[in-house]
Parts: sequence; structure tokens; C-alpha cells
Amino acid sequence: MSQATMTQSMRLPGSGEIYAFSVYFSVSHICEKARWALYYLYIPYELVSLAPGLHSVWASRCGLTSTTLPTLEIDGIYTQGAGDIIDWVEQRTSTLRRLTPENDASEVRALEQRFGESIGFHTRRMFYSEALLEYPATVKPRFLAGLSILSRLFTQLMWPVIRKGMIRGMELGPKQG
Ligand SMILES: N[C@@H](CCC(=O)N[C@@H](CS)C(=O)NCC(=O)O)C(=O)O
Repeated sequence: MSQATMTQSMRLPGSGEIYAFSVYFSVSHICEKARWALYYLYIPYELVSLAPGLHSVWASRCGLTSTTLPTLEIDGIYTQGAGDIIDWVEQRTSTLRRLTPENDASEVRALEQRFGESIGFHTRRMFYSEALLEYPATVKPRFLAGLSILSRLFTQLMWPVIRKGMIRGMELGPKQG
């Protein structure tokens, strides 16, 4: 699959010398969390934006059973989900910076889980309820950002289907907006 790539070179002192290949949706704050973590931990990475829908094709081609993004690939090992990506990278780098404090790691993970799966989940539903139901034309450019020409074309053509699928999948509606 041809992809638009945005390469960030950040081989800074203390870098763990891990080169990450991160696949994400540019519209997603969860994907942005993983990208930001790589940046903060000085991990050089390459971002590949996927169109919603095509991401499932990509995942199955990679032999992944889950289609969740962000997905990180390092040396053929795939890690999915922002929290798992941060844990995976932190266990393998020698950077001086840390996102998870050693002493309070379990408390931090519990907080992260609460913010991600409870508060963040419903905040996302609230955001998309307004964005996709009331302002679809305004939010569409965020879905197109960073995509290859073919993926942009796919997203433009399939936009009504993508929009409906997201509304159905996240159970969006005026009550959440
Ligand atoms: N618990 C995961 C959730 C990730 C997530 O919700 N990813 C969404 C995009 S923001 C996704 O990949 N949706 C499409 C799919 O699951 O196929 C995390 O924190 O990273």
C-alpha cells in the first residue's frame, strides 16, 4: 500500500537508538498521545497516516488481529494502543526521560486507564457527535491530513460511508453532542 510518510529525525543524545514506525489516524488525539510520547522520549520515528477503513486492510496484511491504531512497529514487532506503546518503548530505551514514574507506576497506569477508557472515551464521543453530525465538512480535512494521494481519494469518495460507520460504531447522537 502506498502511504504518505512524514519523517522526523530526532537522534538526540541519550536516544535509545530505536527507530519506530508508527501508524496512526491524524485526527486522533490517542494517536497523537503516542506520537508525542515518542517525541518526548527522543525516539526517532516515521509516521504513516492511514485512512479509516484502509487501516483494517493494512492490519490484516501485517497479520494483526486487532485494527486498533496507533500501532508501533519496531524490528517487526507490533505494539498497539498508546499506553502499551509507551510501556514497550520505556522498557527498551536508555533515555533519561520517563513518562511513567518508577515508584508510582501502578497508580499512574490506573489513572491513565481511567482517563483513556472512561473519561477520554466519552469525551471523544461528545466531540465526534458534534463534529460528525453538525460540522462534517469542517472535520473532514483533519481526516485527510498526511494521507497519500490514493488514500485521500479513497477518503473523499468513501466519506459518507466512513462518517456513517463512525456514527454507528461510536453510537453518536445529539445527546452526546
Ligand atoms: N485503548 C486504546 C484505544 C485506541 C483507539 O481507540 N483507537 C481508535 C482510533 S482513536 C481506532 O483505532 N479505531 C479504529 C479501530 O479500532 O479499528 C489506546 O488508548 O490507544
